[in-house]
Amino acid sequence: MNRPEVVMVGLGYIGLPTAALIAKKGTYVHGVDINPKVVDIINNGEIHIVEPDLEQAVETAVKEGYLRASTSPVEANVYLIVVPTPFKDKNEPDISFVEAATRALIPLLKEGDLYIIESTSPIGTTEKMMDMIFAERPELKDKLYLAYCPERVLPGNVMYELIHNDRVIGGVNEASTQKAVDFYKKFIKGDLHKTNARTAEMCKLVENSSRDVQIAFANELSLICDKANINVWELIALANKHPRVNILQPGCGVGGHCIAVDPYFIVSDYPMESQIIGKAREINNYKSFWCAEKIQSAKLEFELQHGRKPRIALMGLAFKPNIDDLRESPAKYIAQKVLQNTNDEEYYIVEPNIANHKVFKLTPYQEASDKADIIVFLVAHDEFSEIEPKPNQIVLDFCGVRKEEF
Ligand code: SAJ
Repeated sequence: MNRPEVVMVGLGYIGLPTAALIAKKGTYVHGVDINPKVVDIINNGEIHIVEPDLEQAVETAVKEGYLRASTSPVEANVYLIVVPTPFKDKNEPDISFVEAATRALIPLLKEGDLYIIESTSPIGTTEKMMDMIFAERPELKDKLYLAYCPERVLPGNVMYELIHNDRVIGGVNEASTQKAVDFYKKFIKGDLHKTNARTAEMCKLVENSSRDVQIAFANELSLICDKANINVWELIALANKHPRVNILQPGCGVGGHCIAVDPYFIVSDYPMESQIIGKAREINNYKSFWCAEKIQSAKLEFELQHGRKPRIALMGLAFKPNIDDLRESPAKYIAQKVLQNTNDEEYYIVEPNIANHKVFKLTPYQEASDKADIIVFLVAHDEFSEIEPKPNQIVLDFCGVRKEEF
């Protein structure tokens, strides 16, 4: 392969699709991942994650020689950091992967290079990395371009959204912002909005926090409506007829590794100020616990009424409808919690989007819903709307699978 134009550090859910997209435009991309297995898979033109249209894009890019992966970076002109930023205990963000990736690049940097962070990061991370770079390479001061540009793609629709979504781009100075805009312009059709690095960092956190707060509002309504004996789905549909009201849907909590996590980046740095953002996290976490408690109560009530243990179908394990991703899934948390308190009841665990699971024994959804005394909808997968519960079956619908009933 020719000398790469771009080095992509991190070949996960965002890094790999972005690398494939850039390579598709005829730009040489050198992908870096610490996992040698991932590197081998990609160099074979295959992928290690589930995402529509990604495999084809990677296969073509590798076959045409525009994408190559390895466990260490090489010299290029543009460096993108797309590594995870997980949390330490007490919900404190851990930027050690961003730091390690940056350290590995420092010896390779030269005048005129562009360094971009895409990883979700606490406010001030780009400036912190800049200081780290210049502490070791003072001769490059004012001679590098450094920027932050968050991604905002929806898992399951990444290949489309990467190209068509607008992007926010914030450099450490105007020249850096412009240089990064010129880079993204080559492969993104959405509008590119210029700002500074801190605002761009905060923008990513605010987008996901805003959605978390809105879902918390819907979840809070579901708790109130349960006590007030009001159908929350009907209530929300009616309120949304107002031209300026748009309430989201309640569910069994908020999952995934973005919305359920990113608000903590703000709360941990600004605990006194971020009251609503922090409370929304609490409400959305509490909703999962509440669902598990509801199942426990339904179980005990059934036993009292019928003098036998119920058969219970837990419908869905994924973190949202129609995907196979179980990471940070409230449905999985609820299933685990309910199974911890099992007392000879029979459980059917259902997840139509995966073939098998190392902990849960899975049952096909039709069989589970036929046999169960209590059907619990944890995720609104499309298949579940076909289920017609019998009159003697108890239904706990936490995610609106049967909301059309009202
Ligand atoms: N959820 C509800 N009610 C709703 C909508 C969602 O309970 O009305 C739940 C889902 O079931 C799921 C969770 O919220 O458990 C998150 O799902 P999602 O579809 O809202 O979002 P993600 O996590 O798949 O992707 C989000 C997106 N951010 C926003 O919509 C603001 C995506 O654009 C980001 O790129 C992604 O996070 C990310 O990587 O940060």
